[in-house]
Amino acid sequence: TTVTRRLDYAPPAFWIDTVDLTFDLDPTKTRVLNKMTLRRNPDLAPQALRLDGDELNLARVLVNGQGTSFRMEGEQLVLESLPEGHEPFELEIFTTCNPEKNTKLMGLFLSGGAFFTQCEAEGFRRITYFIDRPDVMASYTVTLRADKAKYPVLLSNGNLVDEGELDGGRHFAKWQDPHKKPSYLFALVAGQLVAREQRIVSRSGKEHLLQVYVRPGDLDQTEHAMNSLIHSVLWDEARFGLPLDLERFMIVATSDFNAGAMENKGLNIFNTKYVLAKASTATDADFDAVESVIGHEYFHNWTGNRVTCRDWFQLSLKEGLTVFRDQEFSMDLASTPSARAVKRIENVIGLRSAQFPEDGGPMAHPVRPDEYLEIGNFYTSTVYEKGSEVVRMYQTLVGRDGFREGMDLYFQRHDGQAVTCDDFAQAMADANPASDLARLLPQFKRWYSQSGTPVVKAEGTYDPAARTYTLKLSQSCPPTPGQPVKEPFVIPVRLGLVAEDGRDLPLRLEQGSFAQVQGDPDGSRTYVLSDQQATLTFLDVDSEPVPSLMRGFSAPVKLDCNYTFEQLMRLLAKDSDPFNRWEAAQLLGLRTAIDAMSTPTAGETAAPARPLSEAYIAALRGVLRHPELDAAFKALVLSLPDDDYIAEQMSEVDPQRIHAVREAMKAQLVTDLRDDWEWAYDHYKDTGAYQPDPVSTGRRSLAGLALSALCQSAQATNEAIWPGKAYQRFKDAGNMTDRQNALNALLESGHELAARALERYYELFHTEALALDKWFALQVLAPDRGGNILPIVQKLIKHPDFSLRTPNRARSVLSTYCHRNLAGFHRRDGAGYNFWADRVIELDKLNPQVASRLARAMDQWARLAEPYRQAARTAIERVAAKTDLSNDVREVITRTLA
Ligand code: B3K
Ligand code: ZN
Repeated sequence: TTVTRRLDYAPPAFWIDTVDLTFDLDPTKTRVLNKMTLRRNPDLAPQALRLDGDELNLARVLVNGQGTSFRMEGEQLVLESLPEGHEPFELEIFTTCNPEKNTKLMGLFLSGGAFFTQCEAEGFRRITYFIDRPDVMASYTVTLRADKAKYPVLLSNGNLVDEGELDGGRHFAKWQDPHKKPSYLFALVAGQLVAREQRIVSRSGKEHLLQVYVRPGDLDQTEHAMNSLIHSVLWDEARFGLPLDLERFMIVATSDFNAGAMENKGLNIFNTKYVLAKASTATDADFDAVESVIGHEYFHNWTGNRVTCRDWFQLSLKEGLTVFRDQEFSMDLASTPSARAVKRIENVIGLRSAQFPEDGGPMAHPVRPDEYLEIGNFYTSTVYEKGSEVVRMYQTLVGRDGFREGMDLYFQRHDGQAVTCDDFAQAMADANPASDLARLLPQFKRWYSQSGTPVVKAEGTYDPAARTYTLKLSQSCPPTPGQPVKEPFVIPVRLGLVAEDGRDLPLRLEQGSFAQVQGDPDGSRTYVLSDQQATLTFLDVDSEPVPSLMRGFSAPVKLDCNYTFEQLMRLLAKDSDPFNRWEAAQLLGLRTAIDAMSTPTAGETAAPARPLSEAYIAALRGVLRHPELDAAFKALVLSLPDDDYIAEQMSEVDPQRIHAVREAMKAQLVTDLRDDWEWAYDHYKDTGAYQPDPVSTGRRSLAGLALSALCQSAQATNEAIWPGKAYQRFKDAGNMTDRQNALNALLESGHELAARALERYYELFHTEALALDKWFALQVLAPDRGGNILPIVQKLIKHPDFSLRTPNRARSVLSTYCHRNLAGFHRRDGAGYNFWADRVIELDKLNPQVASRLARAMDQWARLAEPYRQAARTAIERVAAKTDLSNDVREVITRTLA
């Protein structure tokens, strides 16, 4: 258990050319025969061969068919006496493992009586001894043998080359992967499964078989996944010229999975949550998530599999790029500009709620980390979502066509290789030699090495006599663990100047220039801020403008602009950039919350009665009733910043106070707009036969928000009509989105009908795992009323349907409570923290990856006000005192206390 450092990278001492695996699958004792051809790395001096292993039972080792001496160093198998010279030799290793005992869900494990694997990042070593690192790429042949009745379907990567019967009711299947791959992309599946199948012909005229495998009975929930897969194949060909390189592409769903899904070559394994979708049990958000995760894993086939990572520090090379690609995919499918903007806003909300706090907390790390104890801890929103923003900035700097050329060059140079983030950056710059990117490349790459969220400060002055507008921009970045001082970043600032009537004013600079990029919308230009500060003087400005900055969220930074209330109101009402219209509403909401927080009140959970200004309420009414704006966009603007985002703005966090203030804001919003909410509900509530398209999704989302508001305002006035209507809608709903929104409206308003609805929900859905997860989560997510959530959580974990062993179920209660209910979790008595400590310790024994995610719920403890801070510290120290923690949890806890 030692720290691995990026700068210690050394190439492997041996290459593995071929791997021939034979599995005799058995739940308690699976036999694995691994025959490899290896050769010494000719570039290095002769060394011992070290093979990684983890919880394996070793039975036999043969070199070129002969017994050989070997020793164990920890979990590594070390062979010293190997043939000299550079000729290939054969190594045969026979081991067994116990899938039934594998509660970590890494390596070979059982789920619902079927076998599955998860190898990324370091799970292959739990299947056989291997040089388990991504720069060792080999050709795989895999033979699976198992009982035919129990495991009729036998799958692995690539093409099925043979199958047949064996004695004793057993059978076999032999698979060959035509592509070389690193071990983390290996997969096998065996069990009782059925498939939805579709043959497609790609642009090049090649035929492919697409399959989505699920448990019998779930086939009716695979249509959306299949459609998403087909769209993914077509999109990657159309947008990036990247075809499907396999005859057969399989997706298999399992209900026990640590992650969302896994891009194993030709055999993606998915959490059921991101495959199964039918109107009666999946929400619009679920349908969207299926589409984007199917896209994401499919796009990995090129960005990750054809070109992979040299080492795990380069993880964002494939993850940041592939998140960028899946976000672009969803935006392209959304088709209208407004629907694209909605997707963009949703992605930014995600980034701000997870990545910004991460970057400001004890686990802050660069997009390309420098060290880790457990690589599993670095599948983070920094590597994924901030990594995706970094890729997006390349596109912003070189334009959409330039980006495509960079991608082409990247594949031309590196297809079949294991490379680094530098290789990607270099391809982008070399394909666009005249760009700002090429000019500033070494500086641009600070996005990979410096952690922390930069702040861009902006100050504008208008000179009516000279008709000039001067904008001073400066950048800074707060210190983060191990990085006290930062150098300036390259920050693309997409901007416009908004006149009083909403028009974009002409953008003529006195000196200096904008980036020469294609793709800026009319009225917007991109200024590349690379110095610590810059002054832009705009000429021929007829009237005092409001600067609209970081349009479309052009860089992952925090903007600090001293807007007046009136300026924000102008942006909210009129900015041509929909992102910044929404942003203006968020800023107004945040400001209100922060002002209210500093207004003295009686008692810490009391809040000013009417914190929102009349003008702001009127502006929100204007948006809600707007004849042209899309419902989805309206719903986003009408949603107040959540507790966590408000907390993120505070230097000292008082969770109960934040919650009280936000509840007061919400109460005013529902009361003051009561008639408008009623209009909106009536106007948007009917969406006809269920379709998960952006327009109907937006309508349902706004109708749901309206129903919640109406129930809450009814609760305040003790009026029974709206809760009754919500209950009726809950009962009659033709889809899960409307049903869940109605249930949620009752839960949020705290109406007694919520209990009846929950009972009924349970009766309807207790046999459907994914719908039951929601039943657990919704109860935990309800607003805390006088500390009532923790007792609910304690009751739920005793429920017969609750299980710590199924990650989805464990997360539906534990992560929802500790990560998503600020006021429910952060109690003055510290009972939430105690609960957290107990569950982290308990879960760590079963599944360290899931436990260490839960451990992250305390990331922000040092910013808490008293008495929270001390109570949090005590709970964290209690976990730290355990001597038998996994590396996963140990690393998180150590950093948290550092
Ligand atoms: N590459 C996988 C991540 C697996 C997580 C391992 N701890 C899923 C994805 O990003 O596509
Ligand atoms: Zn990924």
